[in-house]
Amino acid sequence: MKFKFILTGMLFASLAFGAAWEQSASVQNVKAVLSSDKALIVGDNALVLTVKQQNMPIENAVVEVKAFMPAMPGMPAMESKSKAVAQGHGVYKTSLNLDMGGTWQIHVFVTTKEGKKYRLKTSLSL
Ligand SMILES: [Cu+2]
Repeated sequence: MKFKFILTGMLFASLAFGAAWEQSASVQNVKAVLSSDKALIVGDNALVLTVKQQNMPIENAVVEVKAFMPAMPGMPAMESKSKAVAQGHGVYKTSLNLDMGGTWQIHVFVTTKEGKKYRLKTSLSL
């Protein structure tokens, strides 16, 4: 009974604070959840990243997000990179520019305060 109550509470919380867009990326035991309050658009997008290692927030890391699209017929390769600002508790904020619709490859670069480097890969369709 208690377990069911907790699950219901979690569902309510995720609906109440649900993001319009969310995507996760991971490598080894490091996971980043990228989200946006608004649906992604062509142009600048405000992103929130939650970065964890073994489910513990990674604090004071250097976090960068790169979006890129390989060259296509009649279109050169495109790339945009932004550095995220730490908000505490493993939360980082940044603004990512996506210059056109299509599929973007997303790499999240995390350098921990101990100097360990991770590259987390995902993609998004715009
Ligand atoms: Cu393109």
